[in-house]
Order: sequence, then structure tokens, then C-alpha cells
Amino acid sequence: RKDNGYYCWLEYGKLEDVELKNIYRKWCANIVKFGDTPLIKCAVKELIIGIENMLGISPEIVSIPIEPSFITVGTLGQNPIIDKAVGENERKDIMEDGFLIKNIKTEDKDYIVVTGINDKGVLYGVFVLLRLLRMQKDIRDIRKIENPYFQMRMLNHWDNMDGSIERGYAGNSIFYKDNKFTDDTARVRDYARLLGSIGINGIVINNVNVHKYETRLITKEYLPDAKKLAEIFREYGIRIYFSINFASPIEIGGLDTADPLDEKVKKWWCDKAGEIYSYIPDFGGFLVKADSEFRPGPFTYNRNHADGANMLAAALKPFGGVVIWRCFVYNCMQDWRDYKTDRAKAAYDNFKPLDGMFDDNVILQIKNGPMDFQVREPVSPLFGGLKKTNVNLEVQITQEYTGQQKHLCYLIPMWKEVLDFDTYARGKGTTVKKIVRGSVFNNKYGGVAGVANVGDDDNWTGLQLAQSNLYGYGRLVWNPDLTSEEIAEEWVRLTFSNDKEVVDTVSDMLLKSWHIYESYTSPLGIGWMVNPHHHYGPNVDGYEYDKWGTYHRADYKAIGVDRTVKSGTGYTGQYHKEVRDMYENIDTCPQELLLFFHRIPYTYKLKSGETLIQYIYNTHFDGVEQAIKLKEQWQSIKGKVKNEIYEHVLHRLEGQIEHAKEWRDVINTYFYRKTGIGDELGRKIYD
Ligand code: GCW
Repeated sequence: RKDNGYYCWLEYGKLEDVELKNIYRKWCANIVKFGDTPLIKCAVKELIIGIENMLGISPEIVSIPIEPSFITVGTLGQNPIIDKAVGENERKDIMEDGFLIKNIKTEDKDYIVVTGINDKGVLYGVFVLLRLLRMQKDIRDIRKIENPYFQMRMLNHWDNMDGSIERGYAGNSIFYKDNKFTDDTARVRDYARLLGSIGINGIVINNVNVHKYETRLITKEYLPDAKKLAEIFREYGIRIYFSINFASPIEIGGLDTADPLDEKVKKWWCDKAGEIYSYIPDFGGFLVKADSEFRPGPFTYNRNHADGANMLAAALKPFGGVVIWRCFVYNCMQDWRDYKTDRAKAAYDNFKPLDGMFDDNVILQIKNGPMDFQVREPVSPLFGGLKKTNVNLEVQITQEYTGQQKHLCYLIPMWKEVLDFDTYARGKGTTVKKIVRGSVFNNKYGGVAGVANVGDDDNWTGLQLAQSNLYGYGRLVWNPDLTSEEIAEEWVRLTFSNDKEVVDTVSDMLLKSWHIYESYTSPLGIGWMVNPHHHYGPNVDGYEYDKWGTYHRADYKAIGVDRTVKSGTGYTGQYHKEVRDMYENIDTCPQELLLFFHRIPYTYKLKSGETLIQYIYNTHFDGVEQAIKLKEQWQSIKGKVKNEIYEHVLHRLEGQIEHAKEWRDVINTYFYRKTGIGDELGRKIYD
């Protein structure tokens, strides 16, 4: 374990409050364990680690209570001590993977029960109890029941077996090196602990772009290693999944086709599934990027996505596996001169006609926005568009377009907006979170997948503060009703300390950071304006004459894409009426998305009274000022966080300021040159 802290929010520093420490010690000195499953053992192991570190005592593990005070862990229906502590109503309220933490006081006893209907729930309960201790919460009389909101709480790793990570900003893969699985299982185990502690229950271990070696992950060359990885994750309640190459029957199966309706192909996948499950009995299933950005897929054989997905789903079904099929399908060879094609429409156009044709163990995975993880996008109209299909929401924790973990950008507020967005698919209140949960259309499966932001850097995420996005992601998919503030505060307390100044300062920095980043990058939802390929840094026309369908269409008079039904690409027509009307009308379109939906002259007056051009200048000057404030805030807590972390974050914030200036100047200069209109406040714009 390195000094920087492989444990991050599981750091379990010594508690500051002596009085509370004594109260906790009373319960924590004795752990009464019921049951012996790997997850229960794991839960007890975690309790020991947490208690030893935070309270400086080694708990005794017993199977019957000896002392009047203790913590008892175990599933319901195993032992009268636990069963008696749980009331009838409480029992009804605890669901799969949920837990109850309860303080029981009798005449001669005072103890804490952590229980669930399955052992995974107990493990989650233990992590929550430890979290409460670390945050120095009063747990006298505690009675807390929690159940996960989403069934699937997944991470997608874009790791390649050569050790590189597509869009990874925190070093190399913690799973692979030189086309082999890593020997550093201790690090993988630390990672599994982190994920288990926030309720993640599935992990795709390789990139959706499946290259040569990764195609062979499903062969006996790599399955024994994958099995070992699966064992580590299993202990924390996490199933592993593979991204697969749709052309595998050709690439590694010796067949001359991958046609999903071909009998040989079907059989090949069925046999393959059997082989995988013989190694990994709780294998989760396949994630598939097909007919997208040059990846192979069913189109080659004149078949559709449902043909492709259902064929794989049939192979996995006998074993309880699922196929997660991505909707990131669009024409990536668009001509910029073509004004009719609109990339934003592509996912809906491709998948809406297939609604109802997918088997019940297929889940369509939809990116939050219709384009690609920009700092600001509307919610994809496929949410609420699909009514007879399981859906997963895909968000990007790794900061490809949001500062690449060099800039601070806490993404929880963005994801909350997505989850709370009202699609009106079944009238008012049909939010994305309800749809994805499966409760609107009675879907069998559903949940959220986050593209992981983790690598082999000592601090896991490159920028230490970017850990908050991973932590927050897990917390949000456990309970999307938590506020961004609550999540930020938890993360700071667990990672740094309970010191009020630290908690307030760092939380405030996190909470402001997304808008700060947005303000000095591309304006009002138009997106892109980044350097092609690596996507870091400003380049307004970087993609403007390219083939990826990502245009801002700026000329000397106006900027933006008209996506209305009335006069534009018709994209707004993919939403339900209430949403469509809101976006269609320039007066009701939310300002932050104005250029996504409308083409607007620079002299157009916004609601704030500023012209569009002045708004661009103002936000870009202001963004830099705000970035400078972030650094000052951080400096105000010097001495209150570990020095190496302090210096590291400071260094990144300084880089952010310099880089924000570059964004400001490139963007402002571009629009000054286009329009010839100066800044009303006379600030320096380069010409
Ligand atoms: O935005 C693009 C990324 C690619 C990524 C792709 C996808 C994994 O730039 O790196 O490929 O999205 O989501 O498939």
C-alpha cells in the first residue's frame, strides 16, 4: 500500500472525537457473527479493518454474545438474536441486497444488528455502518433500512490488454499489462473493496472496442485468469462481464461468417457461453458495441440489432446471463456539407423501430445524451421513447470531455439532472430514473453503467479529487435521491476529515466545478470545440469540417444547429409532446441548451439581457476568475489535508487556471474575429 492511499474513501483515519470513540468502542469490541458464507466472512473482515483503524481496538469475533454490548451480523432466518430484533414491518421493507442497521436495547443488553435477506445486503450494511462511524454520526437508537434503487449498478472499463485505457486519465490498467492479466491482485482486491463499499454489483472488465487480444478473453487462453479476477470481485458482491467482438466466430472460431441467423454461428456462441460459465458460474454477460464506429455487427449480414442481440441472449439465457447492447450507433462518415443528417437523431432512429423486438435478457444501453458525453447535452429521447425494452443509462465517469482529470469537474449534479429529467412518456413525472429502474414499463432488467475513471496511478483517478466522481457515482446509483451536496460532504469526510472548514471548502469547490468548466469551454450546449482525437484543449473548428457529425455551424452572423421540427433537422420531434414543445420554442428552451436546439445570431438577446456574443465573452472571462477562486479556496485549507495531496491538487488547479485561460482566449478570439463585435467591458480579446 502506497502512502497516497489506495483505500481512498476507505482510508478509515483515527476518529477525532474521543467521547464518541468511547461510545463506539463499547459495541465494536465484540462482533457476533452468524453464518459462514464468503460474503459474511468478508463483511466481518471489513468490520475488523475499519474498527482497528478508526478506534484502535481489535474486536473479538464470537458466535454467541458474551458481553452485553456487541455488533451482530448475519442474514435473516439464521439466528433468533437477529430475527427477534427485526419487526414484521421491517422485514417486509428489506429487499434483495438491502439491509437493516438497528440498535436494540433490552434490560441487560445494548447491541447493533446488521442484517439483510441475503448476505450481500449484510456486507452493504457493514460498509454503511463503518461509514457512519467514520463520519462520527450518532448511532444510538439507529434504525436504518436501505435498498438499492437500481438493479444493475455497473462500471464499464475501457481497459485494453496491452495495459492502455481508452480515455483513461489515471495511468494504465490495473487489470492488464503486456497482454496478460496483472499479478498485482492486492491492488485489484483494494479496488473490489472500494466498489463493494458503494454498492457496485457488476463490472465489464474490457474496452467496448474489442481488439485482437481482448477478442480472445473468451477462450481458454485467458479464461483461467478471468476466473481469478471474478473470484476477487465475487467476494464483494460484484459479477464480471466481458465486452465481446461480434465477429468472434470468424476471428477465433474458424467460421467464415458471424451472421446471427446462421446455425453454426448460433451454436458457436452457445458452446462459448457454456465454456465461459464453466469457469465463471456467476458470469454477468456480454457488453456489445456493434455496427458503431467501425466495429463489426449484424449489418454486415443485412440483419438488425435485434437479430444480433437476441442470438447472443439465447446463448446466455440458460445460465442467467444478459446481453447489454449499446445504442451508440450513428453515421461516423458524415459529410460536413450534409445538413440533413443529424447525429443527435441517430440512436433513436436506429433503435426506436426495434422496440419490443428484443428478448427479455437484452438490455439496451443508452448514453445520457444523444451526442457523446459533452459537458452539456439534452437527455437522449430514447429514454421514454423505448417502452417495451430493458434500458441501461450509460454515463462517463472518466472525464473525456470534462477536463480529463486535469480540471476539477464534479459530475454528480449533471447525472442528477439526467436521472430527474421528466420524459413525459407516461405523463408528468416519468423521470429517467424511474424508466431505467424498470418501474414505468415493468422491465425485467435495468440500471446504470459508468465508464470508469480509474487507473494504476497511486491515487486511482489521476486528480485526487476526481475520486469523488467514482464514489458519487456509486452512491447515486444506490440512491438517486441523495443530493449532490450530501454526496460531496460524505466523500470529503471519509477521504479527508470531519473538520468543518475542510468539509465546507472542498464540498463547495466540488459543487461549483461543473459550471465553472462549462463556462470557459464550449457555450450553451453546442459542445465539441476540442482538439480532435485526444479531445483535450480548445479547437473551435477542430471537428467542423470532419466526418463525425459534430458541427457548430458558426459563421459571421450566427451559430448553433437548428434541430426543430419547424425549420431544422427535426430532432425535437423525437421527444414526447411536452418536452418537444419546450425545446422547439426558443423562448421556452432552457438557456443552457440554446445552441444545441437553435441557430441564433450573435446579437440575439438572452433572458439575462446580454447579447449572445456578450454572454460568450462574459462567461469565458468569468470562468477563469472562478478557476482562480478554486485554487484560493484550496489554499485556505493548507495544513488540514496531507501535504502530498495538498501539493498535488494545488499543482493541478494551477494547470487548470492556465488551461482555462487558453480556452477563454481561443474561444473569445474566434468569435471576435467572426463577428467583429468587441467586448462591452473592454477586456482584452486577442485579435
Ligand atoms: O466518444 C467516443 C469515444 C471513444 C469511445 C466511444 C464509445 C470506446 O471518444 O473513445 O470508444 O465514444 O463510447 O464507444
